[in-house]
Amino acid sequence: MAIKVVPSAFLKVFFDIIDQIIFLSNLMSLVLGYWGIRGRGNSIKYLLEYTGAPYEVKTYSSPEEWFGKDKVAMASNPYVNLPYLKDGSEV
Ligand SMILES: N[C@@H](CCC(=O)N[C@@H](CS)C(=O)NCC(=O)O)C(=O)O
Repeated sequence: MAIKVVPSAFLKVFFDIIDQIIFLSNLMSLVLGYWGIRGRGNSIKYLLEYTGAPYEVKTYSSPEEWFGKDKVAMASNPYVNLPYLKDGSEV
């Protein structure tokens, strides 16, 4: 059986691409969570816009959605509140 040798230049390009994907997926994972009002969330939105950081907004429209679901799911941070900023798995 012939053993094929993968050129190290190919492996370097391959792992560089993987690094880029991980880096970009971390950038994409910023989530600002807040009620559907400006309130305390808007100044954070201004900062995110100013820095150019890619982010998504998670808007809560019912107390059940926040208190009954997501707050419980994010309980690894005992201080989690609205607004929150989620970066990957960190809140
Ligand atoms: N100490 C927090 C208080 C945040 C707070 O009171 N958030 C309100 C909206 S402005 C809320 O509804 N929090 C949801 C919760 O208590 O889980 C802060 O200043 O950021």
